Amino acid sequence: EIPEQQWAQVVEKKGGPVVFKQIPVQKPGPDEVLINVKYSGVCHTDLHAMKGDWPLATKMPLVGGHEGAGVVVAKGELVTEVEVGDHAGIKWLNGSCLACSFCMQADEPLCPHALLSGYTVDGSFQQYAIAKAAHVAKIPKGCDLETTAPVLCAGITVYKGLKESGVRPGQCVAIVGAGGGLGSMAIQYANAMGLHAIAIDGGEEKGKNCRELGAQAYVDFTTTKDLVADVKAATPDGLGPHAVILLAVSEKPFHQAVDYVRSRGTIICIGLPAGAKFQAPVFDTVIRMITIKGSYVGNRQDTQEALDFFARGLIKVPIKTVGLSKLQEVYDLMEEGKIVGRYVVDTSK
Ligand code: 8ID
Ligand code: ZN
Repeated sequence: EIPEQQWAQVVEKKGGPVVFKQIPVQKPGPDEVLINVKYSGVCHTDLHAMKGDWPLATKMPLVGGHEGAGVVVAKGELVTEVEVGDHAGIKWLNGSCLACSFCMQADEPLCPHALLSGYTVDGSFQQYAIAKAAHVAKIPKGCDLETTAPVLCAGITVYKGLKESGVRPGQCVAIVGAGGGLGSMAIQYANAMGLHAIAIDGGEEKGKNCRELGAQAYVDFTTTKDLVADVKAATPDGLGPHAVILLAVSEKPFHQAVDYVRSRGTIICIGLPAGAKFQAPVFDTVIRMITIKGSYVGNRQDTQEALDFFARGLIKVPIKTVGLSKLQEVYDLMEEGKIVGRYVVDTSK
């Protein structure tokens, strides 16, 4: 009962818009599965991809999306790790070579042959999507697919970023861009990991969302008179957060983080504003022993751990769900910075 044609949102030229149309359903190769995507989260990365923001070309035409939660409906003859009927997730890492030095050390996001869902291969903004079986996320049967979808990129990425920061329970983390999709998840993972979370974003609605999700403090970058002082004051001893997780889609907060991170603290860069440069004074970086790192999605183990936090009920991020046909409207809101939390699209509508 797998149809020949399906509905998809297709980017036909750089800059978009997405075109809602019928396209053929593909057949999985020997090491691949075909997933009937039920729900897909909409990540700011999908908008960057459509706009051509980054120095890495996408395929074209392109079906975006990399937070796809659904059911395995077909598999290739070499696939043993997943069965038809299993719940599975399409994530950013669609596949990797599994043989290079990075893959061998479970750093598969760094694989030079990595396939990226919704970027170099078609992703989850369609009803049937393909992924390499070795890389699909295994979604526990008890998890609701609609709320699980955003875990598949936003959840994994912020969980990995928090681990990369080296913060320990009881310590303090500043989350920049806390009102957005990754940020909302980051507040909840930080709480679940026993951290103090200081949320930074703009506007009252995002502030309310951050507080409801469990942030201990909210600093509004649009109204504060002294952001650095306010962030430091929000930490229990006034010395600044042990880690800063940068999720914002603008360059300025990347520069500001050095001024309020605690001495010996770690700045984790995750957000990918177009053309941005990181700037930090060498003097402060040296004499305050500051670490600055990038963090890029997560590996297969990070994926299963992030899903396990979710399955245990520790991550409750509210979502807004609309039909897949409404994807362009979601992008328009995202472009204006108006989205609080995460939008999810229902591929049946
Ligand atoms: O693996 C990775 N590194 C990875 C994985 C997934 C996503 C990186 N990303 C990148 C995306 O490509 C995007 O650049 O992370 C970024 C955030 O993705 P998102 O959470 O899906 O975007 P969003 O929902 O639009 O949230 C961004 C938030 O940043 C705030 C906005 O108000 C919004 O809530 N923000 C901005 I723009 N400027 C800010 C500032 N100066 C700010 N918050 C605080 N201070
Ligand atoms: Zn993403």
